Amino acid sequence: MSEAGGRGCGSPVPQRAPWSLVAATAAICLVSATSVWTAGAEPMSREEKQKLGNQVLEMFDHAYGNYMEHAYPADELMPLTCRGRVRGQEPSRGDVDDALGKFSLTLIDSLDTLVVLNKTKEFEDAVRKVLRDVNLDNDVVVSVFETNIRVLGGLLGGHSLAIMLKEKGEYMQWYNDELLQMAKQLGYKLLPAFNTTSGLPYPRINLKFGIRKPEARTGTETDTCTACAGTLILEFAALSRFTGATIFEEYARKALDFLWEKRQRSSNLVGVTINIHTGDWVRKDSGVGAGIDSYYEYLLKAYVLLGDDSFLERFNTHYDAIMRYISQPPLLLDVHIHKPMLNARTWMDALLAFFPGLQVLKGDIRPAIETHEMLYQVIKKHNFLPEAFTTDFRVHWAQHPLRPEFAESTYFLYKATGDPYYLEVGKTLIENLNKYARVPCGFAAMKDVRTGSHEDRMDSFFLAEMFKYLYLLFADKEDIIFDIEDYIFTTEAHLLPLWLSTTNQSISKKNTTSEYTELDDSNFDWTCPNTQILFPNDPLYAQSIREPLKNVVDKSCPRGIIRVREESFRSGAKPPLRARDFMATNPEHLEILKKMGAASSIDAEDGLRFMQEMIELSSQQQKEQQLPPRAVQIVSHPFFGRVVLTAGPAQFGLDLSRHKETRGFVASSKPYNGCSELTNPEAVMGKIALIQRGQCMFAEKARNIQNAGAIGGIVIDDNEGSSSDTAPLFQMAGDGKDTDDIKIPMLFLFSKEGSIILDAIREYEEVEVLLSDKAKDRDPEMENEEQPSSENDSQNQSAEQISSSSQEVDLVDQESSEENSLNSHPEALSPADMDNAASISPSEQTSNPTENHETTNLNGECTDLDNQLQEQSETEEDSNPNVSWGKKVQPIDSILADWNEDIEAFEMMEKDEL
Ligand code: DMJ
Repeated sequence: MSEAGGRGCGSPVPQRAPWSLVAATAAICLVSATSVWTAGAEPMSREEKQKLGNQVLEMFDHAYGNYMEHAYPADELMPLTCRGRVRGQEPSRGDVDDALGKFSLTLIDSLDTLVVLNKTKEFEDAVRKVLRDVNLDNDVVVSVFETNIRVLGGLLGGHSLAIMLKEKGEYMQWYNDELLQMAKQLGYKLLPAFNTTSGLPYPRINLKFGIRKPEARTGTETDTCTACAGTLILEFAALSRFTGATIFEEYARKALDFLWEKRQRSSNLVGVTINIHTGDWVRKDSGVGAGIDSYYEYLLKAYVLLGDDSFLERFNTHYDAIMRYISQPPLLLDVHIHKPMLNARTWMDALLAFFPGLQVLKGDIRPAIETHEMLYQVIKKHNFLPEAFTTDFRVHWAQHPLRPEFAESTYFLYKATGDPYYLEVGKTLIENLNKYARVPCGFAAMKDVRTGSHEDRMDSFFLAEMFKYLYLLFADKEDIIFDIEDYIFTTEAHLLPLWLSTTNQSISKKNTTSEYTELDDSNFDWTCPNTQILFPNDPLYAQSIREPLKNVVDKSCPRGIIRVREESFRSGAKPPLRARDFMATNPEHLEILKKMGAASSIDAEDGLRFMQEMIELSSQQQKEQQLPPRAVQIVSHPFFGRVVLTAGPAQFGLDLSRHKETRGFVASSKPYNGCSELTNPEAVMGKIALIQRGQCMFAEKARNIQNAGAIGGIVIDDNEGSSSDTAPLFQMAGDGKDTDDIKIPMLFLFSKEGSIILDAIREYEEVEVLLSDKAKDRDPEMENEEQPSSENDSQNQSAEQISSSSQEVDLVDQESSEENSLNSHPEALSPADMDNAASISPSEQTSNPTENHETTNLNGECTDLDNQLQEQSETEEDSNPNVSWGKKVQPIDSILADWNEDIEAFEMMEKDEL
């Protein structure tokens, strides 16, 4: 480990050497670790690393090549239907679409990845295309945050590497700062968003009309997320320093200053959402994931890039608070900003996976290793990190849009520790991407990590970030044509040169304040820590931290969402009343309930826990009344199981979660609605019948195709153009009578998903599908016939092109499905059926292969870790002066008011999208 890490560590120095040195030092600390590795996980040979690096290159070619061939100039590729996603031409996906500004988003986001991956020629071509084709003046309302990190960041990253290449003298000799000019043009387009009294930007802006003009169709929003307002400084400051136009850095600083002012003063935490006019916190929950994540990231990185001490000081202040309240290693759990000892959620979101990487940059390696290890175990369980998972590691939100955060942290941890374990982690990520997300026309997001089904979506950040981090993980210095340590990664992994710290510094000087002198030195880690202290000459250091956690996910117990005090229970007193045991008819229970909050702090805490458990229980019960989604996997040539459609289950017929999957060729029934005896029984005999929705009950259709000899049925929605992108998936209800006679499995597909199968029949005649609860591994023999290479893939485009729909499907609560179905279809879930659904027996519920199987894992032993964590929280709580909320006896009214507030916050969070 290099001693260089010790430079500047120690006492704070108000004026320091050039910032580039500080930043470079941080990089040196991290990189030098790789050379000292002597023991632990098996080292990976240079050949193996090169092989994996080449695999990453091939995968990038597959993603980028298909985007350029089938989607460009559209913003994104739709990898299942093999076409471009053009905003307005696809069903709206809500906020997610705000990243799309008709500015060839994926191309811009990929620019600097091309250089990192040593594809200089392609970079040169790509830059020419951007200059020739991209229009930044479209009449589209876009997210200020996304446009900043992806487009402004992409242009600046492209510019940074273009000038680097030009200086080298071979490529980009014609380049004359054109990308920078575009970046400046875009910067000016974003500025009107900052026209608020607070200086916090509006969340959205119309690229052509700004905010105020009537044509703008935006500007009425009152709230924004903290990350949205606090993730501008790197790009805006870089733009100012590259161009000399100070206004950008000034605006970004003003927004950051305002957020800092508004931090909750006793906890030093910030909420998730803030009112841009009043500065009031709209959502008072606080974590390190969705909604806040990159605000923290940018404080630390702004210090590195700009060398402004106030950013480091703010970061350190927040970091202390995070480690005190949010970090419960290996977990990171959201809390309330006013009551930071009170957890605000029972689950964590996937975006927080970046945090271990940030902790590495901060130099706090131990918790980084712990959280990363926990995340890796969740990944091993589901192949990908679900968008959200509970504290006992069950899936909470099942999607995975190919997010790069975990790869990012893996890269930084490898750089910091040199432990080849992290190379193996990277190898697993590569394998899973190829095995489960790769489709003939790119890589498809996972709609549901439990079923393995896909979504017709490949976000631009997949190219901007995932391939960079994976490639760099396996690359040696000589594999990259420039020195990566001269740059800092933005949150979208765009590269900004560290020399900007010494260029056009006028703004930082102007804004220097004395406000921070009140804080003491203990809050002032000036530079990266000494790596000798981080790894006390022990090459097994990282492994020794991971070891106690190796079964944390499989063996965990369900954790309450409140840190609990159990002393009285342990000392023989009656155990507290738990929500799951509560009976409103039990007078003793009512008595206990009344007491909660009135007698002692312990009762008060029991009361809070009880309420939160109630909320949790009721949301879990709601979920348990739903059947999980099923998968329709096309297994015949040329799909070979690569395309997986999420399907709605039926409340009758063969339960695919309890029986082996059903595999067969498909055939359309006649009549297509399946509402009378089939006239083509010979065609459907022994096959899976396709039937159109409508005209009669689902159960009637099932009986008719079963009588004709079908082995299964797929009902396709008759509402043309319907798509799981826009409609919630539901379960097919019975007909109110006994449906035990229906023995075959029945699944439902929306029209756009169904048309993928119908188009396949038109193209290939023989189409075989697999109906199951979870996509099965692809047939390896068939896979081998089709070597994954971009050339092969482009030759095989016909297969991809026949697909014509997207697969976003969600199982929703039965009320909404009832509403949906009852409108036009007699076979839809009726109120009587709702009762049936609610009466699904516990045994059926626990036979669910997804959520409930996981739950069975959780019964039984608590890990030592869990106990330790509890004990640790108890100690924290006891010793923490900020926890008076739980210590003093509060009147029941005030506790109820608090509960209400918490419940409201909780419900709001439940509604939130990432
Ligand atoms: C990226 O666009 C950025 O990393 C952002 O900060 C949040 N996460 C997405 C990818 O998951």
